[in-house]
Amino acid sequence: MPRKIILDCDPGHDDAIAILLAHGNPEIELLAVTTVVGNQTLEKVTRNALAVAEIAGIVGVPFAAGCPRPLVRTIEVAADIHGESGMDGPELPESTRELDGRHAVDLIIDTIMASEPGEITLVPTGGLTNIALAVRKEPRIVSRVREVVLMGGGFHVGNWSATAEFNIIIDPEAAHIVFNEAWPLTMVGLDLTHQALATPEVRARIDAVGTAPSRFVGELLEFFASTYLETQGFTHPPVHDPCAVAYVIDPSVMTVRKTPLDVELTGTLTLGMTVADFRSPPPADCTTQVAVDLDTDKFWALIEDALRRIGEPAR
Ligand SMILES: [Ca+2]
Repeated sequence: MPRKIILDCDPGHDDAIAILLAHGNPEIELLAVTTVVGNQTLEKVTRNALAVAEIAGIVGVPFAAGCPRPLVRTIEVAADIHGESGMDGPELPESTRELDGRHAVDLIIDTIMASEPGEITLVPTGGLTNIALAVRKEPRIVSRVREVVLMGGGFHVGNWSATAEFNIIIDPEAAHIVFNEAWPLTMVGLDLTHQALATPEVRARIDAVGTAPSRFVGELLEFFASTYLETQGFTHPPVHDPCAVAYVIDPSVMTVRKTPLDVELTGTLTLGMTVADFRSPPPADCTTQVAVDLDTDKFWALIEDALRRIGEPAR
């Protein structure tokens, strides 16, 4: 039985690859793609999500737009990493696909409530605004989802500040809500995703697939590599978001450690820091864990395999 997921994202170069991995892997059934402001404005990331659907030939999956700004803060987009479009590099097709008429928050709630308890995994790869609002609007979703596997945070490093990661710091209040609910939550943070580096060998493997979607990924990675080198000094860019999808496909792709987690809301230097408490064995009721070590060969093999399966889609 494939794992049913809702992907809540802000495409975003690595979000696009996460969508392709979810679509191309037979162990995943993509029930919905929802968008949230983050890497770029809501309008831009939503257009980008539809462009990915166009490139990959995704049909029959509802796409819905969500929140145009964080719960409390004003948005700070990541144009220096993702460019003006939010997905600079490849030429993006205009999509004729229609968005689902519902707000993303309602699509998330409806999809979870219409499914069996324990059936759906939430995979957020952007800020947590939509997920936090969905929880507040319909608290019963907490006990109905199987688990939350999110890309965000880190237990040792930040990227948007010394201690905070982008997805968390853009809407720390939303992250606080999501991290403090009683659902099983896996934080696939920077400690893990900084191991998912698109090296020249990796990019050559992707290029060798030789299809329009693989060329699209190649062009995304080319742009991503240039901005990560310029702005953050990375020799090879870390491809964050598909790591969360990969964990849902095959948990053996990474090691995890159970630990209490919380989000800092009042720090002057540490706003948006995800705080893991490793001091002693986790309490019996601990529902949170962090991703630690990535099996990079297995991870990139999943990406390559998904692109091969997608092949050359008919639009
Ligand atoms: Ca993202």
